[in-house]
Amino acid sequence: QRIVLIGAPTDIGAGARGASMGPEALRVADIKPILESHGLSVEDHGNLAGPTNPWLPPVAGYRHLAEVIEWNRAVHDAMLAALQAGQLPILLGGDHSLAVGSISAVARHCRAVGKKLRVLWLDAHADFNTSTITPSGNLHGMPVACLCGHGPAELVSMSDQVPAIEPWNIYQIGIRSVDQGEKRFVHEMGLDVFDMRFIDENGMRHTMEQALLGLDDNTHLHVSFDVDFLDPEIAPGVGTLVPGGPTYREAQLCMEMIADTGRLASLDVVELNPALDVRNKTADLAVDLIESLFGKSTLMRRS
Ligand code: DIR
Ligand code: MN
Ligand code: MN
Ligand code: MN
Repeated sequence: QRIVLIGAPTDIGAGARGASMGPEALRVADIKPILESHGLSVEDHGNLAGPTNPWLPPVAGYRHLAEVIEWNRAVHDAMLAALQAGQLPILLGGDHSLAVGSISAVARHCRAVGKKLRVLWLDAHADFNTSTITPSGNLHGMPVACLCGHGPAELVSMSDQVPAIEPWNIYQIGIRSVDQGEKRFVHEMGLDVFDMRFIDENGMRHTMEQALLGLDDNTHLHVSFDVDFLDPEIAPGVGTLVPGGPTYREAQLCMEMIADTGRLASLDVVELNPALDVRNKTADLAVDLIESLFGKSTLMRRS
């Protein structure tokens, strides 16, 4: 299967500038040749274009809403085109607001071809804010709520139906920073959240067994990988550092167990912020983990 890289160089939904350089940092970290070294076929479709970041304060609970919508339309169309061509798209973000366009396209495609969708949301944050409960107005804190039907009309209705996905199709892993109003809303909507305490108490292996339970041949697995999922000690190049994330080994196991399912069909890599990184080490780490996500393992393993 052909992997396609789709760059979306914007920080339009974020609270810090710099995620716009994410796609290039991942290319500099050799994402394409490294995936190719495992026998995968990879085509780089270059970068999408969209509005520049005007860096304005929020209006009615949203910062840069019009620009976020425009970027998401571009992402939606590019992701959908790749999926329709039978390709496996990797969105190189860009901030996490772009997951609205990306997953709206994935959900639309799944309904068109009769596949079940499961989304794994790897993140320090639940990204489940709305305009009334957000402490920041930043749309990168709202994509999951938008996908579940709560948000501005243009984002909520980007897929072929509203909501784009049901809360029970999404499993969140690594969560350790949830705002007060957001916390109530996450519970109300019944999201499946494997937070850091769950991982501490049960281990990454058991966590992933739960998150991957019930996948079958007809499941499209989408991974939305917010790089701030990782512990800041190993991944400093992100805008919002939250201590106490998965270690290098835990993150590797998470990716390897996803790879073992053989169901990965689309991926977002978002929130990488090279302006805050140290000699591109977070991009190198992200690529290292993506290798594992696509099946690189130390030795051949028997199931
Ligand atoms: C915070 C930070 N929950 C907000 N969110 C994110 O502004 O809504 N940081 N997603 O990466
Ligand atoms: Mn996020
Ligand atoms: Mn995050
Ligand atoms: Mn490497």
